[in-house]
Amino acid sequence: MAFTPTLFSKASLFQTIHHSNQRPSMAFTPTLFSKVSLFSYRRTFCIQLASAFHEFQPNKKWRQPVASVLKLGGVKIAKDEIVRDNPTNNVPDSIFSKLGMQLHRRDQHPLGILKNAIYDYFDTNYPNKFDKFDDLCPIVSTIANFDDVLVPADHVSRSYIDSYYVDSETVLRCHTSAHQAELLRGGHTHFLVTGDVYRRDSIDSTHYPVFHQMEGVRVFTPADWEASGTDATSYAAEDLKKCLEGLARHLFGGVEMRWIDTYFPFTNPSFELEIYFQDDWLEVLGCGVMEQEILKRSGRVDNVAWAFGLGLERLAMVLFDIPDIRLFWSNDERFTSQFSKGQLGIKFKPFSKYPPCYKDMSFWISDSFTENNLCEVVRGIAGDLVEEVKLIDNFTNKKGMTSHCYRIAYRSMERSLTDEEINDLQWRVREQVETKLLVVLR
Ligand code: FA5
Ligand code: MG
Repeated sequence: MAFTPTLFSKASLFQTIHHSNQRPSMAFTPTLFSKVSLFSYRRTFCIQLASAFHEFQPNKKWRQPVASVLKLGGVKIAKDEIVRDNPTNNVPDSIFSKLGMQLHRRDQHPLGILKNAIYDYFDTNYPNKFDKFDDLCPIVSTIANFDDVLVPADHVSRSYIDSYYVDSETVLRCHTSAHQAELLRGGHTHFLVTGDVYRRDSIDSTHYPVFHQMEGVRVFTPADWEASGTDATSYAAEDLKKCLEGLARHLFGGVEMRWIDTYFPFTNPSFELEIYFQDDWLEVLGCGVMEQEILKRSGRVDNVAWAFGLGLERLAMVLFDIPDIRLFWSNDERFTSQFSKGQLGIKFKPFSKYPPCYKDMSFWISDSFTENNLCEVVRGIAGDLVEEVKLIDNFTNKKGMTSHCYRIAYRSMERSLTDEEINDLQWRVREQVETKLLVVLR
């Protein structure tokens, strides 16, 4: 497995399989609900979320309590159906508040503009070929999210540390690949799926717990590759790279990019595309030739297929020069007014030059400590005022106790923060880190 880690391309969910026996730190008990009720419950949500539309509330601040009911296209979803005080549920208020926002369906939003530009590329190069889906329900079964795409039982992405569980059999999808098998079974052979995806992840300018992906799948029949003189897999891999390089040229014109060999449970061979951005290589997509087993299970034994998953925020950051991933969620007119429908060439002009404020925090960790849990606590308190959480010191003493020092950068994209406000945030972070993560502050 050739994997070149860069500053931005951290080993993400699907690159590394951890074979350790490490289990989720959060207590895990089987659900009390029967399968039947779970399925009907999931289906209800899908209908409701299909017409989801959250209105932006310009003055809504992170400190305000989250509404207890989501009104989506006139249908109500109670918060306590998604955020539950139950060990099989780890969805916080901050994530619930993003459900149904569907930034990718707003034509004036950078993500909507990008989605439409990608649609244009496929419509031009493959007229009437690709079926498009952009409002499939983000609440999916663990079967769809993991099993159907061959994610092994012990894969780290299944853990409560990395994914958001509504209950033990239902997650907020962590990738749009969750829809691959279902659409193949439905007879689709060329499709694009755009949607919001959810992951417990680190905090910095290119990672956010809710982001957007576009999945692409193309199925070939023997007639496609037989005339080419190459084998089916090489044919599909070559076609995939040509398609994505063409897309990159369509979006960016000239841009420095490179292919990296990688690993995904659902493709072989697997690749990532990186683009040079802000003085470093930024991973923008994962892709590969679909594992034969997935095609076989959908009744397509004689076919091969390629698949890709684009990170829409990452591409939009490069395309529009957007320096921080939090900006996509900004309601500030100084952000939103800079973009208009169909306009690809716009470069974002930053309006905030407010300096970051750094706070360090050192503690002795416990066995169950994970950085993702720490980030979840910090986000729960500081919301989008936290810009980065970074491990700056790490040592183990003679008694075998391990100390971590994290530097938290607080910065608003929209206004200056007062010392009082930051101190208050930092105190609450310290308090919750100690009580929730069972660490001992130093
Ligand atoms: C996947 O999610 C695979 N499902 C992609 C795929 C599809 C591979 C089909 C093969 C076939 P990965 O975890 O690397 O892979 O995420 C894909 C892209 O999402 C990344 O390249 C990156 O651009 C983006 N991404 C990942 N994590 C985050 C995050 N926390 N914030 C913003 N973007 C992210
Ligand atoms: Mg990746």
